Amino acid sequence: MSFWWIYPVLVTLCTLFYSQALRTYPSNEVTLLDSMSALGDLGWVAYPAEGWEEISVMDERNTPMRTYQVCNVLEINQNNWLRTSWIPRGNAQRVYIEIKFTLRDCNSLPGVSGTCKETFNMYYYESNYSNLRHIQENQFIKIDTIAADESFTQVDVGDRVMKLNTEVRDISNLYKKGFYLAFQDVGACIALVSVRVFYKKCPSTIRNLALFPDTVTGGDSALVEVKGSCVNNSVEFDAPKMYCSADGGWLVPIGRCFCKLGYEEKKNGCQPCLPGYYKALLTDAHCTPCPAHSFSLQDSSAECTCEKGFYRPETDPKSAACSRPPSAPHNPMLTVNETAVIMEWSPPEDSGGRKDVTYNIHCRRCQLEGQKCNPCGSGIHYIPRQFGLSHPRVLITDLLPYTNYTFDIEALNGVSELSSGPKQFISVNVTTSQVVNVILKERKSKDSITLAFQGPEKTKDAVVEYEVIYYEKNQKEQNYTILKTKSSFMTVDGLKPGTTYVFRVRAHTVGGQGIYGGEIELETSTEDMIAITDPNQITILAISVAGGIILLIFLVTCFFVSGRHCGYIKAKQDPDEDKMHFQHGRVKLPGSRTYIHPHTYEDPNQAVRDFAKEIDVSNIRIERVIGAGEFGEVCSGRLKLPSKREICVAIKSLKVGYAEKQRRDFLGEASIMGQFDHPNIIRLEGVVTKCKPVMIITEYMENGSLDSFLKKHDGQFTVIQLVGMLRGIASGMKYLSDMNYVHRDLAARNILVNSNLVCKVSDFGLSRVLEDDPEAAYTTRFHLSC
Ligand code: L90
Repeated sequence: MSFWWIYPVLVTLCTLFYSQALRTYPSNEVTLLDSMSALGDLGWVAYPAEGWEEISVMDERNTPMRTYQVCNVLEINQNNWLRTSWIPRGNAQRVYIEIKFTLRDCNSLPGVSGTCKETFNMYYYESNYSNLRHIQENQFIKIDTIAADESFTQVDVGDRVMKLNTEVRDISNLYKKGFYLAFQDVGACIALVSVRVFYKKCPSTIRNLALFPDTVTGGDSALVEVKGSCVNNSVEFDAPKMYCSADGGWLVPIGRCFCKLGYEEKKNGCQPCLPGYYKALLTDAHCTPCPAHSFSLQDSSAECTCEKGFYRPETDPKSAACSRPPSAPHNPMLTVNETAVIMEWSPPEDSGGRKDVTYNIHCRRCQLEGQKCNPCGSGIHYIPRQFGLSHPRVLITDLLPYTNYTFDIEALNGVSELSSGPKQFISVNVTTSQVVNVILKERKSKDSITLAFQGPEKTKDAVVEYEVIYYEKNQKEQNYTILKTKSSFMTVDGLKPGTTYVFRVRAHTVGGQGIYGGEIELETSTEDMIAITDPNQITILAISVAGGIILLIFLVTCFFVSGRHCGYIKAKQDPDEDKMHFQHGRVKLPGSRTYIHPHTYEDPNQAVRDFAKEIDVSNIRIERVIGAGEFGEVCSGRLKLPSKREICVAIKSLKVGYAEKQRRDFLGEASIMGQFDHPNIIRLEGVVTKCKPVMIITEYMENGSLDSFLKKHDGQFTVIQLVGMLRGIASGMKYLSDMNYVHRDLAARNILVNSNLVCKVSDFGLSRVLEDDPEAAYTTRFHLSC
């Protein structure tokens, strides 16, 4: 058979396939045999000899290319076999055979009808050995009959078109070490240009930080399950696995690995976090910058270290900023009601960078006039609780009456216990009181009535003095008298015979004044007789008679010594007893009285003596200047009390070279202040008149005047605190009004504020001239915005 036609075809094919020889195959295909890339003789076996023929062609680079042809189309009963060399299968169970060939159309060949065929057959034979010499047809298993089909490449050969077919077949479930392929020609005109045998694999890959190795696909179409192994610096989270499909693709990734702490995922691997960064959770994808107030100096940090003085409790996530203990609470405000106290305060200015600020209350009981304190012990109740308060307020009940307590309000947060720093607290002092109900026991005569007092047992020692108000029944509006005594009985004399008087009594205690008890009506007898209603009254009577005589002598002496009879008399009935007659007083609530203006005194010095205590200048220690008044400097300092206890005081002095009127006006304020006794009116401690400079001494108000205090702490007070201050001022003003005193210059600058935020009305100077003061009386410019 002549192959005249085939040479031009092959030359063309060489050019065409040259590029194919350089072609790279898909990465998931592993080639076991490629006839195109064979450099030498393919060594295939053809039988019979006049059948398949190997023809080498040189390509452009002079590389020989092997092809096999057969074209015995004119002869009948053709059976030409071509067998490949032994092909080791490796791990493959399924292999693919890709053949490229041309097949002449029988119609294009003259005189071949009946003998010319247009198909050929492909076979395989599995064998563990590579040394098969001959072809034994019956050993081979047929793979398929191959015909020219539509999958071809057109090659122009002169005036004809050659079709280069590509066919792929596969063999599954191979189990021997290798196999042979064979091509059977039965009378066709074929040029077998290329035979490539390959198997498919799933190429090595990294998914979810797990490495999956190259995996040969399964023999049938089953999926191959493959376990992944975590890449360097990663740890298994959920066992990683995937399935390798028959066509070499990975399917269904399950489970995953995560970069270990201090490493982040980058380019399918795990890279260490840089200094200043950290990764504290496996599930975090990336390193993040250290949170506030923390740092990391080294690579691959799993957490950042807190700066000095900052802490991160175990309960906080590593991503939380480091924080520190809070500053102390401030602006404490107290509302004391006998043996209960409501304490409120402003939260710390520095919360330490946390939102979990709580408060603990620590209680100490202190001796009234000393510093010695002991723990309060049980019995006191804290509402809602004593420790771990989340709001800045607490109600404390069941305190002992007339007792000095110091409460430390401590601010804490989640890192307080990690810090070795000092506790952050403010201390507030509380003195409790209790209303004393006085039991009256009476002894009557024609012009006197003797009263005895007995407070409740536990308050007995705390009573400083008793105050009795009495008036003729139905005449309260015109005349009432107030008497005070430090003793537990009192004889009221100078009464009209056969007249009914109304008496009410209250006690003043170290904790403050109680309220008046109920009205008791007692009638003097028409003639001297003694009505004893109680066995104790015999004693009382005896004492009273003696006391009455002494009192009478004393009163008469005073009358003649003073040589005057003012509208107001503060006369000593016995060393312990004061008496005040309000001849024209307007009747107010029980316990209220009208203040006496010093100008109503003939001698204003007497008013000073009556209402202000003279202080020995040696008991005063001036510490610093805190302001300037109209008459001279204002200083703060310390005053030693007769009990030797020292208290802080403010001292206003009258500058030297004053005129007599100035001195009078200066001290006039003291004689007004000395008549007031109210928690919201600045308390006069006394005066120094016996040496110069003349001074007025008051309690010390730590926070100075309200106007500057509010400006300084603008926006820092709670509504409750502001309203508390307003209530205090209103209460002080009401008291003044009840005392018939018109202040005429209520302004924030005239309100002084103490350390517990208690506001007190001040400035009772006589020299105020309404016209001169634009902010004077009746124009209330005192505003608190809440
Ligand atoms: O306690 C004070 N704390 C204080 N205080 C007490 C008086 N004054 C004088 C104010 C008039 C100019 C005073 N200033 C105080 N500052 C600044 C402070 O921080 C005072 C008053 C007030 N009204 N009537 C008084 C009679 C005497 C004095 C010492």
